Amino acid sequence: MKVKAAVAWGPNQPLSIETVDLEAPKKGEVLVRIVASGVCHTDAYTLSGVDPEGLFPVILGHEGAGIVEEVGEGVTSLKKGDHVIPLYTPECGTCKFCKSGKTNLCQRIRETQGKGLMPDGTSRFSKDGKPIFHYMGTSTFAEYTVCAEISLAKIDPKAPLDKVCLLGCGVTTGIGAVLNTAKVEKGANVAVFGMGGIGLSVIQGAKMAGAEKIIAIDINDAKFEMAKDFGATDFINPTKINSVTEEVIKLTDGGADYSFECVGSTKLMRQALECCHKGWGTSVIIGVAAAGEEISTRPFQLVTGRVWKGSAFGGVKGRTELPGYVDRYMKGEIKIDEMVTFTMPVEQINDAFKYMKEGKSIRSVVTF
Ligand code: NAD
Ligand code: AHE
Ligand code: ZN
Ligand code: ZN
Repeated sequence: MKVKAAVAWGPNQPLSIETVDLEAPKKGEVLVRIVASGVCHTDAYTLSGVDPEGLFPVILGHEGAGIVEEVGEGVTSLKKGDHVIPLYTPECGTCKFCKSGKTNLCQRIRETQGKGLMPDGTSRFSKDGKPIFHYMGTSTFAEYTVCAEISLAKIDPKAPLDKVCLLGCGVTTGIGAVLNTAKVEKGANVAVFGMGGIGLSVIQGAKMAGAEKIIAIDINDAKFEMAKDFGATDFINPTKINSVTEEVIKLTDGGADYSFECVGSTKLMRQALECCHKGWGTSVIIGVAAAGEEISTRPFQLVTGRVWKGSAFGGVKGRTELPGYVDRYMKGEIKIDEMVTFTMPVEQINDAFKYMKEGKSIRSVVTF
């Protein structure tokens, strides 16, 4: 079929709205009509050309929501009309990772997904006979996409897709990092670096966990108003002080119990670790840093009890746990609407990237 999609032909080029060819879903695959998709910083990261797995031409997008249009052979858990959120972290339930109970990082299709291909090693998208790569197993910047059955979470059909699409990445990543990865407890002191969609969701998660002091850190003062609304109690703009690390230690009587890096800067990752409390402080890396970058600290920081961790998709197992996040949003327990700064037709998707870079949006949502 012919579908409208925003194609990234090469690194750092504006996305181009094209009519591309999409093949029918094969065995174990599902055709989804994408209704809406958020634009996450990771899309900009890959578009910039610094992602070691970045391939072009590609249809980016991994924060979408849509409706099942057709199922391929052997698909049993989904049917036409089901409302779904595509998962860049699938859940097969049977691989070593899924069975371990220790991680959400299902590896069933990770290899082909990282190569921009469907599990059979081919692409469903093409233009003039030339293949276009998939992205993160989701490619939500297209009005129709094909995903593996294991990469789709079935959700409440009453949920507004132009809002719950943010549960496909940003909101879930932040809340999950707090509740699943760090396991923040009531009364804890938390420091959060970066107040984009991820950092604000960490703030929201910290509030849900009953954290006492929630320190929001950003170089853009404009982000603090929403951080406060989401539960932040203290604010640091690193451009206005000498040392963020010292400031956090001062505010928390010795260091944060938990810190979260939500920017993707290795310099901030070090600060986030070193502002943690001696003996137990845990720092969670969420931000994605470019190919070739490395983190460093004195090993003494770890010897003296600080813990360095990382989190992908908030440690959330998408097929079993994401529908519950949607339900919590529907009950008013998770805020999403406030994070949608702009909703725009996909034709304006390059503006969404511009607003993100300029710090003018938390999330832009494109619709089809
Ligand atoms: P965003 O661009 O919306 O927000 C980034 C924020 O960081 C902005 O508010 C910006 O002002 C702030 N910032 C920039 N430099 C700073 C500095 N030196 N000190 C303090 N704040 C600074 O991005 P986002 O969509 O929230 O994503 C954040 C990061 O998380 C990205 O690296 C993204 O790739 C990554 N990410 C990771 C996962 C995961 O599963 N691990 C999921 C989603 C996003
Ligand atoms: N291809 C990138 C990987 C970047 C990365 O870490 N991605 C996160 C999700 S970011 C969503 O906004 C993730 O889930 N990682 C686990 C995985 O298996 O990719 C790179 O830098 O190589
Ligand atoms: Zn993302
Ligand atoms: Zn698995």
